[in-house]
Amino acid sequence: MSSAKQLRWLPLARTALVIALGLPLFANASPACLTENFDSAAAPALPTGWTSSVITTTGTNAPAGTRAVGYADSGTNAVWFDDYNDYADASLYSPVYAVGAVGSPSLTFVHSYTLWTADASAQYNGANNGAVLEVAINGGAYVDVVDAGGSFSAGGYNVALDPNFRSPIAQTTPYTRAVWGGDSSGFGATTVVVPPSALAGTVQFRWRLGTLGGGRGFATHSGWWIDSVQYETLGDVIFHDDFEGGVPCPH
Ligand SMILES: [Ca+2]
Repeated sequence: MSSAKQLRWLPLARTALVIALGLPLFANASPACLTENFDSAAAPALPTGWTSSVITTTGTNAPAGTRAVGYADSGTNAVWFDDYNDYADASLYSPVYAVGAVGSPSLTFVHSYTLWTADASAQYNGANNGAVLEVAINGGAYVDVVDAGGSFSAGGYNVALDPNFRSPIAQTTPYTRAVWGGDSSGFGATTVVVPPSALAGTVQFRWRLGTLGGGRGFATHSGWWIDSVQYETLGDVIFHDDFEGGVPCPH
């Protein structure tokens, strides 16, 4: 073999060696996909393992976080948050998901939002009603998925809260926060890569909507509609055996 041919084959031999050494490390790294389309249980019930909560200052007539029929990405059902016409802090909670030890686990869901926002005059500087995704890692406190180290690969936040109105989900000083707000013009997918600090642990997601007013009746499909949730992990999941050996989510 000439010296030129030896040089050409050297990288291939090195690649083969890396693959051979790598196989034992990733032999158990099979993808697993958990899906929830909210179509199996009778509305307004949520599927097993899913819960919701609503906190309002007025106490009554706040159906946010319930499940409705008729406007959906998959099947006939989606989870619906009312674009409530007063102060409300409403949440939908996923089951606790195990996170593999390797790879980049991700959460994808399809949502539609039409949320009240005041006009664009100088007095108003952003969205009034806004929606976010939060995560609790290893049973800890809920924090915004971006603040926790997650990153949107599609469909991230599109606007900030108006600091003049102090949304119930705003941070303090200043009273703003990146959110989904305004009108999404129909369903679209959001994908977030799970914070790396959750690897080999657990995550629980919280879809959260804060409202101040306006809202109801603003549009045909007012509110926040969540559907077609896919949680995908890659790696050796040590907490729940039923996560192992699955198939990847459809992409
Ligand atoms: Ca559905």
